[in-house]
Amino acid sequence: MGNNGYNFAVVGATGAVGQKILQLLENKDLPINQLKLLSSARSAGKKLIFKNQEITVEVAEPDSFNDIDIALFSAGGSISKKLAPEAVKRGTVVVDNTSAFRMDENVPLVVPEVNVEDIKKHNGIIANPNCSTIQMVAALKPLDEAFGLSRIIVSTYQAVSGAGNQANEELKNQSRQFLNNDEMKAELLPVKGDKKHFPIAFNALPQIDMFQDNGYTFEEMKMVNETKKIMHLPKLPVSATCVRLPFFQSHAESVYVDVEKEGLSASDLQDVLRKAEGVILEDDPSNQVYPTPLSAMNKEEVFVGRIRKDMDHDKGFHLWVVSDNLIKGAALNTIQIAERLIENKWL
Ligand code: NAP
Ligand code: 3JM
Repeated sequence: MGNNGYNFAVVGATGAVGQKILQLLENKDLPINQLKLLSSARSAGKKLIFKNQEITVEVAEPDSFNDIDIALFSAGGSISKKLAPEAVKRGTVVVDNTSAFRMDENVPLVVPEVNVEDIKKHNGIIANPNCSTIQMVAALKPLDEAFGLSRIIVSTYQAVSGAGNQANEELKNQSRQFLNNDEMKAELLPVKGDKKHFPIAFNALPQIDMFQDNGYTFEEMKMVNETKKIMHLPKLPVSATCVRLPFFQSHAESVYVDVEKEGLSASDLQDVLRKAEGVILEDDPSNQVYPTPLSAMNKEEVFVGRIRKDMDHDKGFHLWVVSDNLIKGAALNTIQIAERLIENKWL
């Protein structure tokens, strides 16, 4: 710890998530002594402004962490796998935004509203869950506490920014091409590394991340496995379908849950979510009140609406859950983990 707080590094500072982290750090009062901005060689040398000071972006390498107390990683899984252990060796505590360590049993996977105490058990790395998982568990944890959950089935409607800055550019370019009657060029989505690419503009792609041997995509398996781990419900049945849609920011989810308690009504669920931390209930069909990706954009909370009881099944309920994927889904949750580390002296 420096004279004046802690030395922070942001790895992937020039990316979609990294930029959002910097924007949020400007407005939160974390005790920052020094802020180091790290990226690949492509952006090294670039100057970014933070709290009226110019900071030069540097290449991320093992010795970057020599004097760093807390590092926030959002530069992809392979960079985390390579550099997070190097940072830990140098005494840095890492909050990692990638899927690299989430399912490692020595690594807490944390949404502070849900399982803040898990942070205590860290061995140098705390993982930030996937964006789609974060907003879902934030909405479902209070329902599990009140009524018990016995099953989750979710379908997602995910924004392109979840695939990074290049995916935003691809949607803009394809939209122009389509409206000009030109052929749409697909070079990135659904997944950078996969064999085929399809247009996202004016389309819907039922593939986020690579397919696994079981027929699910990796994004779907992240939701399944991470939800069980964060909620401490290893046996909870969870099933997911993840879909990419052509809007820029905020993910929406249609979530179906079975509760354990009998005889509940939609208003019982509404009453719980009205009081839940980090959740805002926007549910009034008679006035067309429900959240959308645009209404949730640039907000910190998780918004829930459209709560309905299954007409044919007493314990089944539908919910519509929307949150900004770059804020609570990534940058904000990472910063909240760092805040809890500091205020509870869990570093
Ligand atoms: P992005 O816009 O493509 O940005 C990628 C960032 O990583 C850039 O700053 C890039 O630096 C940096 N980078 C790339 N290769 C690097 C290397 N070899 N060494 C150091 N830095 C490198 O992507 P994004 O949307 O911000 O996402 C970044 C990562 O965060 C994702 O890959 C994912 O693992 C994670 N993520 C997590 C969530 C979540 O839900 N928790 C959501 C979105 C993303 P340059 O400017 O030099 O290229
Ligand atoms: C969101 O490793 C990579 O290339 C990044 C893939 C990625 C991830 C991930 O698996 O870390 C892109 C977008 C995520 C995520 O949060 O799981």
